[in-house]
Amino acid sequence: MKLLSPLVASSRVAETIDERLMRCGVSRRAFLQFCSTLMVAAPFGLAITDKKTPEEVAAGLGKVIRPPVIWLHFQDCTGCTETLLRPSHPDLGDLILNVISLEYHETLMAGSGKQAEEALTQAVETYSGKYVCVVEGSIPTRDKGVYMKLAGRPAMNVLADVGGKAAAIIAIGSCASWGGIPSADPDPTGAVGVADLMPHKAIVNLPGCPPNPYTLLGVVLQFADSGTLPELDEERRPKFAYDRDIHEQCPRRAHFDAGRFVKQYGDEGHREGWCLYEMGCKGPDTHAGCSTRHFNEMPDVWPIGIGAPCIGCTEKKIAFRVPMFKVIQIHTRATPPETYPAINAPQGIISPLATGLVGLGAGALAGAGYVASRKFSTKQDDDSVPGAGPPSPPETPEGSAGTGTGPKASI
Ligand code: FSX
Ligand code: SF4
Ligand code: F3S
Repeated sequence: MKLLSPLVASSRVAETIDERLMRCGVSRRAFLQFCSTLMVAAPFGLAITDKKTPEEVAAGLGKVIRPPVIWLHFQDCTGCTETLLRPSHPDLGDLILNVISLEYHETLMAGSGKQAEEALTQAVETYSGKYVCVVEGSIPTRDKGVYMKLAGRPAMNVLADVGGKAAAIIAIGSCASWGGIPSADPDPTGAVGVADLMPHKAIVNLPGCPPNPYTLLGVVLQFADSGTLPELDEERRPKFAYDRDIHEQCPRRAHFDAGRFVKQYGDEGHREGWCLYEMGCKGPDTHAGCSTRHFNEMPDVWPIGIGAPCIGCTEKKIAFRVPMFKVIQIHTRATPPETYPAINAPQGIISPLATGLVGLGAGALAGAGYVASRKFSTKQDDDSVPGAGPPSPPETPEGSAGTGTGPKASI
């Protein structure tokens, strides 16, 4: 969707990404690596990477004028900034700061006090209507916003001013998207997200605590290239990064389907890498790309990869709202047994071949019977615990008794 004009060259942003990288001695290999990582983060739905090779992505991005970015910090832990600047290779962090033109960022800039205030004023004036405003952290609204001030002004006034003059706003992290941790009960500061205060502005939400940094870079670079923002869902999240849920592509999914659940931290199942559903994993209700796009470009660096359940940090109604260890109902899609072929043959004449296979099938039936017994509600508002019912000792396919509250065996 075409929203705004592409960024135009001004006296201070006339440098293309290629020119900048050459000037700073960044190798082509490093840039190609960056482009490949961007492609992994956004295989579909992002114009700058769609159906392209890394070389084509690099050639296209090289001609883009470095987008001016003004980064505001409100109520946050700075995790969003950390995730951007903590790739596994230090060169990559350096490269990221060369690809975008970070004009103002309180945590990273050398100046402070008056100097910093002047830098912000100058950046807003110079790039008025052309810059991307990245907001990290939630905005306190209670008691006229007195709980957070910058240079004597409430955060919400600073946002209205700086965000109002931006070409587009990117709310990075769950705090800026919808309040996040600061808005958790009892929410002492009346913390809200950017879109709550500026509903009519072009805003992209990138929830996550923190989110994947390549999602941010993808959105900023597409905007710099063509003046467009990627397609968004109803929560203003780019579909290319939030269209699937964690459970769909989780490496532990086979254990879920087979009924092998971790019952407590450190037990045999935990050490074996079994499913964390009974530990309160919110993966089945959480839209994010973590299960295929890990952090720091390192395999398995993401919550479930290190043995912790997903807390649903990208979901407004889950993270910091639903208790961390509460087992959720599965109601997003058909799960086994619905997705498995019928295990009972229709009544009729049984062929000799089928008769011969009965013995072979008996063992399989026992296993399938276990799976078929696991029923999940498909009602959206039904939050009853799956598998609850007459108390019967839950069993794993291996026959070991479990103690959790998740899907139960009843062979
Ligand atoms: Fe922290 Fe960002 Fe969480 Fe919030 O990420 S990682 S508390 S979403 O604003 O810095
Ligand atoms: Fe993975 Fe969680 Fe789903 Fe288990 S419940 S398969 S750990 S996302
Ligand atoms: Fe957040 Fe869950 Fe990913 S907690 S980081 S959405 S695995």
